[in-house]
Amino acid sequence: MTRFTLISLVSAVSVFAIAGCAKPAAEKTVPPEADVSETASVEGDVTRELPANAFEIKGSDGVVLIAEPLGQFEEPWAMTFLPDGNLLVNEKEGRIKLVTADGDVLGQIAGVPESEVAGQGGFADLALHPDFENNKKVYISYIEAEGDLYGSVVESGTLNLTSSGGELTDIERIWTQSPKIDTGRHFSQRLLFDKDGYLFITSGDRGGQTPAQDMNGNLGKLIRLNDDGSLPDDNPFAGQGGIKEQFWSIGHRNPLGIAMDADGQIWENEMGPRGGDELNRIVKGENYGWPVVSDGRNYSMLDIPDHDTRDDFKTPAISWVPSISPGSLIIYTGDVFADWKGNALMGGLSGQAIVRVSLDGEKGTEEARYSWDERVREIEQGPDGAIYVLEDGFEGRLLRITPKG
Ligand SMILES: [Ca+2]
Repeated sequence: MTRFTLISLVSAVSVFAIAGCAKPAAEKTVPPEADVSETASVEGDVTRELPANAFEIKGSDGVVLIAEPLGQFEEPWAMTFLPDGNLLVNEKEGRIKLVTADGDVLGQIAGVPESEVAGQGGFADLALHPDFENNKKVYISYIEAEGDLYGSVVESGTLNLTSSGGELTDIERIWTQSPKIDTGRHFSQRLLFDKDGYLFITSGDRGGQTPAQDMNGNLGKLIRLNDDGSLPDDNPFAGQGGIKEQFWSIGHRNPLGIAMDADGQIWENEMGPRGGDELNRIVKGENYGWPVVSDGRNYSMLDIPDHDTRDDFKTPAISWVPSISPGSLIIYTGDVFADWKGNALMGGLSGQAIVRVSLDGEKGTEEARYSWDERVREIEQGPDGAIYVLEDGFEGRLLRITPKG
């Protein structure tokens, strides 16, 4: 509702100082009058066209952002920028779409494995191999079933792109979440390559809580593998036998965001139960405490001991009560938001906001929230330094977000 009120406001005052951007957004997301773009001159000769459906987001820190709706997707879950500036958008039912940075859908990727869709799970994340430009390898996560039991899997494939989509071939199994469970909860399944080329996989507790401390299953863990799925010999439990050789850290609940900072440090965010969402600095071999400790409480309202009652578990860099439900994470490195360099930006689902957190190495401090009353599923930094988000749900929009001025 407020979206359309803000539109006219933005059109009237479209002052903006970034050159060379923005053609009008895809037609399907544009109100009837929207092919009329406003062009405003800003301090002399810099001009920028803003689509008429752009709107303002006012942060809790007073900073005003401009959001440009670029397109709309059906339950989008993840996006990944390609070296050529286009992006891939994953939809939960099992589609990967090739999209320009202005939101035009060029086509779909063929050969994508069929994903089960169960509760929170479906076709999920995609990560480019660090040498993607040469080997065209990508890694995907999705859900498979065995009877009425579900679990996440990660596979690699070769992505042959064309101007109108492409095809995924040579698919190989990299990892299987185990054991499979008869619920559709807490698959997590986000993917990240670190600076040394190791593949990190977030594996949620599948709603069972205690699996996060069980060393005989890979639920509730961060997983670290070589790019072919084999076990690195410097993993914390390497050489001890069994599935624990995959683990990098344990005691996680529903880690839906993972990112690396400029120093190569890995950060992860996860949903707590009723409150207790966490942003964690990930350290090799550490136990993050779920479900023994949490700053939240169970849905039954039974309290759980807080993190500060136990120094044998790693304390979060910052936790939230009430919940923001972080569903994605980046560490910002661009120049468009110069003051935000090194900050964590988290997409909040129930929080309906981008949550900005400054990091001092060990601890995090929430600096601001930027909300437009939509659930944020995925956040990425574009090659242009702008922030791109995917809203959650069946009409989730792709938005490009830049500072107002
Ligand atoms: Ca992504």
